[in-house]
Amino acid sequence: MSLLPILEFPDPRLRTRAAPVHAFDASLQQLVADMFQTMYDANGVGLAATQVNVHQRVLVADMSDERNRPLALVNPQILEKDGSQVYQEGCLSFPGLYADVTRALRVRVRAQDVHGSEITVEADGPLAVCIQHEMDHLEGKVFVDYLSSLKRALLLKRLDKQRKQAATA
Ligand code: GNR
Ligand code: NI
Repeated sequence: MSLLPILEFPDPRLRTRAAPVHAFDASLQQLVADMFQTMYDANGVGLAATQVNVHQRVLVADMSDERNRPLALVNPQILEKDGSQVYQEGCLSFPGLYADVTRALRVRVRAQDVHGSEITVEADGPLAVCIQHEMDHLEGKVFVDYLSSLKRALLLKRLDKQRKQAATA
């Protein structure tokens, strides 16, 4: 296993649309293992392959406090969604930034596991948020895209400031 570097905004590679996975081989298992290690190391609850510059439709998540409920989804598709919730989101590609985003409360997702077997996941609450956030990454979309241009500008200015402070610290 190895830690992978995480792309940070405004890296244009975060805007890449990921391609479907066709080969459920050793390199896919390796990618998923590396993504889990990278996510756990960064204390994230989710990670999309896009964020580690692999443009394939793969995401990992673990919402448990004990960090012992790994979920890997390959080629995920939303079958159904309903309701809505507002959740304060963060993103490993926007370190230190948080903003409220409105998303579906519940999702039913069809995907494949790392071996290519079809699975269906029903999620609500924070896991539903996480899956929607990760699936957006696979489309080249990020959470600040949902904010008003004013809010987005304010947030990105904050990111800039934090980076400048970190650089001179
Ligand atoms: O670690 C993460 N936390 C988080 C918090 C609220 C909503 C979504 C997330 S996902 C994020 C990790 C990440 O950037 N995944 O793409
Ligand atoms: Ni993210």
